[in-house]
Amino acid sequence: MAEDKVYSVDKATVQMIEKSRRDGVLTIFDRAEDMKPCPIGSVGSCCKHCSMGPCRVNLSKKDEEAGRTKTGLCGATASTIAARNFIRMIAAGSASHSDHSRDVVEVFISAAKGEIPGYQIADENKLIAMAMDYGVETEGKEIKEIAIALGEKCQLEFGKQTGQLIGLNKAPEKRKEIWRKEGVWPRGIDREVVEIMHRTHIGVDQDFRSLIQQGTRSALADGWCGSMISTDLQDIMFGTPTPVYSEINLGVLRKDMVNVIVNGHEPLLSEMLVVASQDPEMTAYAKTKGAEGVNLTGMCCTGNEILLRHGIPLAGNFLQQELSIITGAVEAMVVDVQCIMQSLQDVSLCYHTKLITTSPKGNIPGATKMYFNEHDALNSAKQIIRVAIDNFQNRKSEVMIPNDRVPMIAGFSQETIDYLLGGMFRASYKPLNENIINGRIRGIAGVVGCNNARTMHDNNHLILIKELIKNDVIVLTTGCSAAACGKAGLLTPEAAREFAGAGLAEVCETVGIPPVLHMGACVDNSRILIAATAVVKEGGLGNDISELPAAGCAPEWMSEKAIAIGQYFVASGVYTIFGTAFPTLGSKEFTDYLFHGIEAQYGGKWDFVEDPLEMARKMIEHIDKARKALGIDKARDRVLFDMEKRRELA
Ligand code: NFS
Repeated sequence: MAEDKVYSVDKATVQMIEKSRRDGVLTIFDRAEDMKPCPIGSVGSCCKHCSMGPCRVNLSKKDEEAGRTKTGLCGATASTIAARNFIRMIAAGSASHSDHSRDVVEVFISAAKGEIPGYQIADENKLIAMAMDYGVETEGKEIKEIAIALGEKCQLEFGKQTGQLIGLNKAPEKRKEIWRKEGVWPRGIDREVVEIMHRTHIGVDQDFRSLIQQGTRSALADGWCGSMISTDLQDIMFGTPTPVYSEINLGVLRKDMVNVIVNGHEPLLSEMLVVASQDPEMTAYAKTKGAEGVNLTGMCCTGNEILLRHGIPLAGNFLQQELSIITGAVEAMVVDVQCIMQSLQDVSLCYHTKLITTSPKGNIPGATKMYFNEHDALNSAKQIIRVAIDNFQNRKSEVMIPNDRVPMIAGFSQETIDYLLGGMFRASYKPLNENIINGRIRGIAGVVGCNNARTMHDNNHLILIKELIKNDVIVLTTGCSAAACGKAGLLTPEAAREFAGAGLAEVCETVGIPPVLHMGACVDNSRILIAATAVVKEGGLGNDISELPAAGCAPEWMSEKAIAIGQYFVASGVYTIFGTAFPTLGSKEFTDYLFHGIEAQYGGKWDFVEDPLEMARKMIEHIDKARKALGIDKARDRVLFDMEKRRELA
């Protein structure tokens, strides 16, 4: 382990890494020192799809210079192997988002039928709008009937055998034409994932172009359908997020309270944990154990879900999950699926924390299993809270909670942006478009994705995003990137004055929004697609997402879900940069296609940049190029829709 190395820009994280070392507890930061990434696998040059391998088709500099090539035993080329690996990542990412979505649909149908107490239809307007998108009859129908019909229609999307996915119809017309022309309009969500597994089996698809075409079908099925269904139905059941005040970082843990952290991705149980943790019966029980009450906080994307809808504080992002336990103050960490480190169990054994797994899909040896029963949801949640309360008196080590807790505003759904900019009676993206056209806002950036132990925690996110907003680019963020922004104080309206360029700051101050808008968890990247579509449909900025002055980035990505997200952004027309590492660099041919050739088909393309300032420069360059193509590169008269102007219009 490297004693002097600084692993994070976040003080609380550094403080807890130091404590982990004093306590003799190994974390991901130590393991990253001990084990370097495999130089062959990390660039996609290792094929282990049959037992004659793994075949490594990496080339030395000398081989490359001599023009030598290398294939697997079956003759598979570097481009075939890199493309197979890449689209298997897309399959895994699509499957993760979409399987989450399937669970949401099942609960939604049961809730609509009134079979599970505690869940209901919270947003009827969104229900009606979505029902219309999905061709569900609404005239003269009761809410319950509409909800059941919608749920059943969504359920069919996963296993659809004939026809095309419905969700993609929301995209701009021009985009839909592109998908038709390229033959990538997905059929069933599951079907596209399965077909990737088939095509990447030994001896099937051996052309990187058709392999990535299949990857695109799966990614589009994820972004415009799987992920989007989960976001929309969660909004309908639990409420569409509106701006909410909260706090973030490990300092949200409380020494005098029972601390329960929810970690993972699905909001189904955590919604009930919010209710249970605030139940007077639970507070009274906590008091019998010497605590002031129950303090529920979140981590990763489950945390983002309950932050957005209930203002529950966020304890941190991906790389902080072990560290939260190392505070010695966490009675229970409640996990469901995705991005949960197996090491949590070992770390929790060094303290008193109970690691509780709640999904039959996500088991961890040694952890306490308390599978969530949605048909008795509140009781499931209360049982978990009780276990946590009973554990309060078992705190054994020194409790050390960092002081860092930073205020933030989260909850910028696409509907909220509409309303905030346009006002209640004329909700519209027009003011945003106007301000992009007049140059006050230079462009839009989606900055999303994970933390990665191979790069300094949060550092790339923050350098990139600060540079973007300083240059008047408004940033939409989700997932662990959003948490990084929150901890650095970028999610408050005041941040506009401190960090944003004059044009963006003026818009933010007039409307009262931060320069960086927290739109939710990673499945909520679908909100960014819809917001981009709304900007196109509002007019004045071209006819397609690819024409917008916009770009995307995942500067610290690590999960397969990020690759699925990146591919659906690229196939939706977005210039998308990934940092840290890129999993196809072993094949020049395939990488050249992803970074250049693909643009001729979709108007979007991939890029890989390690330095965050360079990422910002390239994104801004792309935005400026789009402005020029739209003929809005010169400053024009600025129209700012402040409150007075809005009243005038009304
Ligand atoms: Ni997204 Fe959320 Fe975080 Fe990455 Fe993992 S928690 S779904 S995958 S690490 S942003």
